[in-house]
Amino acid sequence: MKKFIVLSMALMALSFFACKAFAAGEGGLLTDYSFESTSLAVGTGWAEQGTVGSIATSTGQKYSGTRSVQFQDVTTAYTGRYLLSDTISVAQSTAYSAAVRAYASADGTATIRLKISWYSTHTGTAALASTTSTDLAISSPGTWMRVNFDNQMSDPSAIYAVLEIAAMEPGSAGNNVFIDDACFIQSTTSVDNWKEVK
Ligand SMILES: [Ca+2]
Repeated sequence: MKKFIVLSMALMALSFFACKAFAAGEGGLLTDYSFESTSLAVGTGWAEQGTVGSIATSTGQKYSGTRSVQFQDVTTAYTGRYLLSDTISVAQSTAYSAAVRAYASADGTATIRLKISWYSTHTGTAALASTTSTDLAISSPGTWMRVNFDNQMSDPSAIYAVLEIAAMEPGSAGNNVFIDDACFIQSTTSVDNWKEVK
């Protein structure tokens, strides 16, 4: 009987976390939508790219939970500071929408760029295609802003996607850019409709 109770409790816990992982409104298909992991290595939700050591998890600013991720002193190029999501399973020729919350510390010139790359096999091979947003302005320093990248059609052969989040500024204002509450969902419409959990 005791074994049965323990097994039941384990199954309940598993189903709870399974729901949490895929519940609409909590980042959609992303592994760690709220950047709560203390690791930025491949397979932990998000992987640091660009200048090594210039992106770190932060408790200094956050939109929800206890952490965000900080792009320290962003450069004049998106290649200096960017994150790649874990591999996301997607359907072929299907529309997806992405969004993140962004915060700039210094002035209103920092921008975010979101990019979705489509793959026919797991990452490690070249992308089939990719789609890149315009420069999404973080125009109000000291305020969390939502930036959206909506209605992006997956490649006809796509099985996987990777979401890239990059930040830059045109000058040397010394912006630290923070990112929290990312979302990636199968949708043709804006993720403004996505119910946030704070
Ligand atoms: Ca968070």
